Amino acid sequence: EASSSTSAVGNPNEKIIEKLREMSKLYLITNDKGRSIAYQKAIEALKRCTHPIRSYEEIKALPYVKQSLADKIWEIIRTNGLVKLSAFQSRDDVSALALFAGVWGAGTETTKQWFAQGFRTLEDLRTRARLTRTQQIGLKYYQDFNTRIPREEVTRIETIVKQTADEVAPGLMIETCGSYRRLKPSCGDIDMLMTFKDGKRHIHESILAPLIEKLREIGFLIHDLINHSETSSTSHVSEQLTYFGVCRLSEPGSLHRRIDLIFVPANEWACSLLYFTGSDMFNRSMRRLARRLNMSLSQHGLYHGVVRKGVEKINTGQALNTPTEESVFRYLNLSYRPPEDRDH
Ligand code: DCP
Ligand code: MG
Ligand code: MN
Repeated sequence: EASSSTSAVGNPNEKIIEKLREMSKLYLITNDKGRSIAYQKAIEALKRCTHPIRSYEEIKALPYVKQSLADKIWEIIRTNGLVKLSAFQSRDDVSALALFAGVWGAGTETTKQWFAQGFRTLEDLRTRARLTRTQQIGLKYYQDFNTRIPREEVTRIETIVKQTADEVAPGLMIETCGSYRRLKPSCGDIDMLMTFKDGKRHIHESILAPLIEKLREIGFLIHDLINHSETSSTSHVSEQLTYFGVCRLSEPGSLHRRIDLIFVPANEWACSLLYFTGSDMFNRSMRRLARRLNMSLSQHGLYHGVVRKGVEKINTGQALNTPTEESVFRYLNLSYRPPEDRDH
């Protein structure tokens, strides 16, 4: 299995990882990003550990694991449990927030509000909450959106989008990124990045609109969630256009799937590819590394000669020429890592 190096299944520390993963998820749901990330890092360190951890010294030797987290891992090893996790799970706000977090389009502010308004179940949301159109769709397809997409299904979805693009917008270069490109056996959604092969033509609504229209016409796209191309005339922040939608294969029994279509200018291709391939943890550490080198990395490009005062940029620097992902790694003095090695 391609992702065996990063999968917890069959990992000698699987039991520990499972508990830490649950902690990380619950911290995210309760809007404690810092702690959630700390647990993520410990999970990645444990995944790369090939022997079962048995002593406190071995825990302390793990990278990224600080005292309080080391104590928790030690507690799991000694007692097979974690008091903090059980306490978390028995809080009724946490279980409601965890349930509500599965509604696509609902952030932590929204889920907190719903809880404060007395809602506890999806039925409460359906009948009593004031929902945005996006949240209504997120709720309607709650089960589908929270069901992982087998890799083969993503491949079939990719084929449909590529074939349709060939008809209405020939010359597009299309790459499915995210967990799919990292060779995961299943994906949460489909992330497809597009640009023009020749690199000359400008990205514009006139390309995205006919493709989306055609995909709708053939019954593949079922709903639009957010379509930034609709509002892009008022926003000059970027030439990138993002479309969030819901798609479904025509075979009976197919589930509704979340699909992201992202159009980028050709000169942003490599940095976008890098960004949308992730993982988000990997992106975070790449950006941190760039900062240490007085550079700045985003989905739009890699800039050098950046001057910062604290977190504020005094000089945004100059864009480097980044024709490939490899070139970005080189500028950062890193050896290249293929997508399947980018989970941390
Ligand atoms: N991304 C990021 N930071 C975020 C969200 C996304 O860096 N806050 C980047 C990295 C992700 C990529 O975008 O890998 C795609 O986002 P997804 O949420 O679709 O994540 P994945 O495709 O990695 O996982 P999943 O299988 O859950 O879709
Ligand atoms: Mg994804
Ligand atoms: Mn996505």
